[in-house]
Amino acid sequence: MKKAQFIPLDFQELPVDEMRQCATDFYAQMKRRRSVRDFSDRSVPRDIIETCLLAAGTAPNGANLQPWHFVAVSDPTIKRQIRLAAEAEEREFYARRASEEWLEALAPLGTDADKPFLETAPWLIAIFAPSYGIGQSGAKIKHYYVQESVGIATGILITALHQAGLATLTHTPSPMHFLNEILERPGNERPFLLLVVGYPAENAHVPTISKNPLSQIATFR
Ligand code: IYR
Repeated sequence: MKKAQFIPLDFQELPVDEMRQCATDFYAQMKRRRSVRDFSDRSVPRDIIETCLLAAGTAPNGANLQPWHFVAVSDPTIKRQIRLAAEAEEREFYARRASEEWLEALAPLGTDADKPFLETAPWLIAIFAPSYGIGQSGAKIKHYYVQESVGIATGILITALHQAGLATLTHTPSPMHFLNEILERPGNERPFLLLVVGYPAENAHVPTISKNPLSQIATFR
């Protein structure tokens, strides 16, 4: 069994006023994040995507086994394959699979089965959640809290991309098995979601929706 080893924590305490200002500024910045569906085809340098992925990889996670894999796609041929496969699933979803209740919940977003942004945007990041890892000897390594871990990493990735000045869309065509085939990922990796990344189109519009107030999302005891 590997023994725990410790190093001093690298912690920077802020004076309370500065802390308050940081929290306020961060909220103001995050409030401006919107799920974007109108993307520009302008390119985004790969190193920026890499740095945001490194930020995502800092996420707290189960036993530090880091149960995630990110496939960053800029190849137009692969993006086209993903678009075609996603639209096929989405057509089924909107025409048959989705319940009336689900379609009603989606109505304010104005979404449909057409996903041109999957080709227009310069980057698609497919996020996979491996239910187990493979050790050096080829043995399976059990992963813990996979959904929680990959969810937190994805949140950090979206935040990193947003604060770098990029627009994103969390896209969840359902089911997403086609991502394993197109991106050649093994069967133990569950596709978690597809993040669309780039600049918004010049005349990008977003639906008029709002976020719930603090009194609704939190309780203090
Ligand atoms: N995957 C479909 C439907 C969809 C579902 C939810 I929940 C959303 O928040 C948005 C869309 C689509 O991408 O259109």
